[in-house]
Amino acid sequence: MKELPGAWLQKACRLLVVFCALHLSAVLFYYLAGNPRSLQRSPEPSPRGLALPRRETPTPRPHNSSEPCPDPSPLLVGPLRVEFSRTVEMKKVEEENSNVRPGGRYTPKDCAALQKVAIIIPFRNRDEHLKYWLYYLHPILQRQQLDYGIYVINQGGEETFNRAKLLNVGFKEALKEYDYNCFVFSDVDLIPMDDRNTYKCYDQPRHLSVSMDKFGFRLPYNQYFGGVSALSKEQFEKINGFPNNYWGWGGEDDDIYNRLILKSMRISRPDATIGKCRMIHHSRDNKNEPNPQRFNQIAHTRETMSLDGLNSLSYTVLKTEHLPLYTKITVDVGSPKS
Ligand code: UDH
Ligand code: NGS
Repeated sequence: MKELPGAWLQKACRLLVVFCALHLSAVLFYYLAGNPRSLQRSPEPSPRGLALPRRETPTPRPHNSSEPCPDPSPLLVGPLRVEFSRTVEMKKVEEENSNVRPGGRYTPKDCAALQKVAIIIPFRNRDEHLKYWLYYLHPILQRQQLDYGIYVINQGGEETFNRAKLLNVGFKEALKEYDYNCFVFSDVDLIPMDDRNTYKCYDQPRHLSVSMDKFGFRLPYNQYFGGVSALSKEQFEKINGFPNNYWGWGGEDDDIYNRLILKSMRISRPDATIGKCRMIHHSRDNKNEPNPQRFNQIAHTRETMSLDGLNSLSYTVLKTEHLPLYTKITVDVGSPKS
């Protein structure tokens, strides 16, 4: 019996449906087999509402504090805004730097710092400036991944100020606390405007405050070595430290420059952009009048440097305080007559 054309059409349609279903299941099977995540939920939003990145390699990089810190530090941000219009509260600065250990000590957690740096600040009656200095410098030094300590050497008594002698005292006293290999000598009123100006030591003595606002962001003269400088322990010892007999303002930094050149060293400096810094304006301090003997003194560094310096340093420590953000050492450095 001959089949009707309608029945053929029905059969053909059924076959087509079966074929399509088979094809679909095959496609679905291969798709799922090749992409196992497709049925998982999409990534959880993180607490900040950002999608978490897919982790193809689930092994996180371990932090190894014995690995040397990279140079330059990856935490640096470059130019910084520095201003002194708002007053800062010491309590707040302390809270913001709660990771700093007593005495102003800090060590990076995730890597081994390349240098152990003692920062020495000559000081008397400049508490307002010191607050700004601590406010700006602690975060910068931490981003620079330095193993550092802050030493404020406070001249006790009312005698004429002696910046260079206080710096010598800082060198000696810091070494009693820790095996520092680099010494940064900084005025209390100078703040760097770029964290790439690293407060560390180099092959040659380093001058850091090369581009100060008060000098129109350039050196006042080529031999200028004042403000902020860095010397390794070896460099400092090679020049017998700094002079002890510059009482009052001026000349001691020129004497230090002479010492370095006389010992065949050169001055290393950052460029004028990275070396930008601001000075906190102030009037002349009492008991720090210009030293009338300074011109005669700097003319004789060659003869005096082996007699006057670390090897002739005498002082008395009156008090040592390990404060939350710095170590304050109050010292009697004597007087011009003594
Ligand atoms: N210093 C003190 N107390 C003083 C004197 C000096 O803490 O009584 C310290 C402080 O760290 C200062 C550094 O020593 O930054 C150098 O002091 P300085 O007086 O030699 O240099 P500074 O650049 O002042 O601070 C220069 C004279 C300012 C005259 C301003 C007139 N407008
Ligand atoms: C020189 C001083 C330096 C002093 C520099 C900048 O004249 O000690 O000026 O001074 N040398 C002599 O006096 C021999 S400043 O403008 O910062 O007060 O650092």
